[in-house]
Amino acid sequence: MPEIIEQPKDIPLDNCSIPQQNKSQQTNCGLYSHIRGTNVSYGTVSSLPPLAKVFVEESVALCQPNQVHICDGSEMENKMLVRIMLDDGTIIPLPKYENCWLARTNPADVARVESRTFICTEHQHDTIPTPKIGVKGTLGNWISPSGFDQAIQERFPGCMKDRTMYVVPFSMGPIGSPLSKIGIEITDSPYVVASMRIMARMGTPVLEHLWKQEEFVRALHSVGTPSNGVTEMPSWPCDPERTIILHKPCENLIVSYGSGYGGNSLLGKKCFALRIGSTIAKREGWLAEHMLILGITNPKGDKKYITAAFPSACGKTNLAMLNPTLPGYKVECVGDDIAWMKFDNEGVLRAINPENGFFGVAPGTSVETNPIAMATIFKNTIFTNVAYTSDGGVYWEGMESSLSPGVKVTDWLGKPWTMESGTPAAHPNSRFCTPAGQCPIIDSHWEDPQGVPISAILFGGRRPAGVPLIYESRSWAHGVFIGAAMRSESTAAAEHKGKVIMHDPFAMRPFFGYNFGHYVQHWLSMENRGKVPKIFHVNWFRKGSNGKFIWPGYGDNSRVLDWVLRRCNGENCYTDAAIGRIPAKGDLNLESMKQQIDYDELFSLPKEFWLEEAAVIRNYFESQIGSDLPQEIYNELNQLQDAIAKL
Ligand code: OXD
Ligand code: MN
Repeated sequence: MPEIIEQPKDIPLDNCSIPQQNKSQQTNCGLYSHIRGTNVSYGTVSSLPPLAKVFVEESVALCQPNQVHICDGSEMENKMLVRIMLDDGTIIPLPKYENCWLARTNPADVARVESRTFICTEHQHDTIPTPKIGVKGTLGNWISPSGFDQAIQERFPGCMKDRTMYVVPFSMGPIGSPLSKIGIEITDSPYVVASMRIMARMGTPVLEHLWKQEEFVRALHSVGTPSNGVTEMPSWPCDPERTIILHKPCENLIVSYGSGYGGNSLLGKKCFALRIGSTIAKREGWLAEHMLILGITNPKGDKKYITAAFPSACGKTNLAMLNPTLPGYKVECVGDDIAWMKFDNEGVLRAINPENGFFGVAPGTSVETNPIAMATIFKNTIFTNVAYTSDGGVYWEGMESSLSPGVKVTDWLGKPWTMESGTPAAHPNSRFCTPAGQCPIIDSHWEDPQGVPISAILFGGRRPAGVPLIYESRSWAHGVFIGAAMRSESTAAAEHKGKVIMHDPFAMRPFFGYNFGHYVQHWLSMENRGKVPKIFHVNWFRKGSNGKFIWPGYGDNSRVLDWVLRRCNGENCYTDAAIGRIPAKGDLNLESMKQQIDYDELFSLPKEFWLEEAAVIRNYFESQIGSDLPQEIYNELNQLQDAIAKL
């Protein structure tokens, strides 16, 4: 007898009718119908490999759900989840599109919470560099093993009472790739399950693979219940006061409580693929990075793959889906947020995108800025905190030109909205969660188990002043220094307020799984493991004296990539500048640009600015990282300061 008990109710919508379940879709009859006395309402316990079963049993004992659902990743299961979320008011349908839904969160749960994100190690120094006395460390938060246990004990016992516990087996990377890793997320949120199904390979095929290897990352998540027992917004339960995101690298364990928002709850993404991932990568000799991966082909048919690390909400998705204005160029997308990179036996650095979907920032995405994303996201997508239109569609800042006349807008808080409202229609960190395979320019190798060969790495950020459009590092160590010295204007992706220039080394500041000084040492050591790519720094966001951007960005960034490709091919198209190599006048292809470009302004290196920049970097290195930062990096900084002094 199969153990699938719960049958989905009919959904009164054309685009989500539920197929009749037939025998072949049923999971096998299991040996158990209960886990620790708790009913298994979907799936079979016998499908769980022994260690996975132990994880589920322990979680059931701790969280005390009223039933357990072991996810198979099927279409039918997804329709059940949709039904549940519709009934709970977690999502509303978007009948204008095919299989699209809008979730509106509790307004207190809209972004990653960096201040409540902790890494647990025996010694603090394994997690964070020791800041100078009197300075607050900003390179991560440490929690002791006893603090870790206490945080769990204060929040988790009984936290899933009256809720279903979902068991989500998932693979980061194509199932079975030598570069992929498996996780199991346990959660009480159907929104998380439906989103994980988009963002990772999920369900039965992963469990089947797990029988062959047994090793997996454990990820426990609960949206929680406030300590007074009152869930303010039943359609989006959460516990913002007590939210905490914990990682224990030595046990490959993630524990997240109190938030349903993406980066805090879809534990395959930031928690696994970056924080735990970076610690595994350090142990195993590879890199887990906050980087997009794209393939670019020039008019001669020469194709190269590039990765790029920009901080959250700084245009990774736009670059990954670039629509080149430079004739004859083609960009194809491998991933828009995370890259796992490892040298193969020939010493070639190969990258996979461990994700299966895009969790992109919606505002600013439009047919003008990213037509490829717009062609990707209007089917099979969960939108979160965007605005809703009276014709059953979505709206956000940037979509003005596609708003049909007479259509009324309801903002992300559920209030009527007009252009005159003076508030954003969509939350600035509102998102689309959409399958990567739907992207019209998805690269044919994006699921290649061997990964794609990487020729260049770009670092970059939002720098309104002083930082040129592009410069190239003179060596690997110089490139690692450039990554370590990255700074960028803050965005809405996390809880930071206001636009301040923040240090964001390697675009990884919120995502390091271990001491940043040791991370830099690991990067330096990559040079001894294989042929390292060239490293560049880009800045699309420089403003002129009139306060306007002096580079149009978007499709015209293909001109910058063209220079990168030529440099990778050994072309002598550069001049030496104080901060690195830059294209000499005439080296950057500016032909037929719509906007008049002032090359001198775009590449100028104002002495005052760079003196200040280098001093800020030195202060940051010395006060935050001190002697944990390898001497090679201080040497690079000394060289930079000497060169600037001669400007
Ligand atoms: C993201 C982020 O969601 O970086 O990708 O915040
Ligand atoms: Mn990101």
